[in-house]
Amino acid sequence: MDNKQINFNSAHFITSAPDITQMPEDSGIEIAFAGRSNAGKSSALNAITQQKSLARTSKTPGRTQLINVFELSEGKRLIDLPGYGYAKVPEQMKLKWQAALSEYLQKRESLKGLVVLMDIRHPLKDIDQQLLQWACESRLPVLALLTKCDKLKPGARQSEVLKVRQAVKVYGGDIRVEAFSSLKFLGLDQAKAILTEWLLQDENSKPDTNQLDDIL
Ligand SMILES: Nc1nc2c(ncn2[C@@H]2O[C@H](COP(=O)(O)OP(=O)(O)O)[C@@H](O)[C@H]2O)c(=O)[nH]1
Ligand SMILES: [Mg+2]
Repeated sequence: MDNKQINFNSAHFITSAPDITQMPEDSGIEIAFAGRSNAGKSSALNAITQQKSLARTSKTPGRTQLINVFELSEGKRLIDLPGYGYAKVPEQMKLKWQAALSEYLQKRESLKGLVVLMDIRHPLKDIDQQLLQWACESRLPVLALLTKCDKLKPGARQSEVLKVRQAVKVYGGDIRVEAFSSLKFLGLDQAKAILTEWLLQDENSKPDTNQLDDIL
């Protein structure tokens, strides 16, 4: 695997879309970052692209309600998806952006890989599990990043990674699990290597999509 072929630093903001109709043309390869609000999606995007404020990070959960599109080069994009599962927002708002998220995941042809971010201290919540199951059923490869791993000592960190690797076997899909810290830049090389693999694949391989409406 050769990381040099993808220049993650070249990521630049394209648009914030409320739904897929307002996204760039659905061609090329897209990798989406999904996870509960506050899981560390925006921070991970910033760490991977080595840009301090490419994706806005926030200490207030539930603020990233739009589909944020970043381009690495023509036809290669990284997507910061709306966070899911945050309870303290009005129901109406929650329904609206979760519909946008579900539609994106089901309909976007250029989606070739899903990064699922989960806080290493409480991974595999119901909604995370449902997303992992759906991705596997849709034959979409997944990179599960166990975020904020700087919060655990190396031993506990490793045992959590092994536990999650074991647990996700039940889905029978292509799920890779790595510890990650945006703060300490841990797990960055592994994450970039996997993203590179996805970004350089044949653009015509398309996963199947299943109904996700009942999940999110
Ligand atoms: N200790 C630690 N905190 C982090 C890390 N990544 C994110 N955070 C913090 O977690 C909060 C949510 O991060 P953010 O990236 O905005 O999450 P998002 O809602 O998933 O986009 C912020 O206060 C971040 O500073 C990490 O690797 N280590
Ligand atoms: Mg965010």
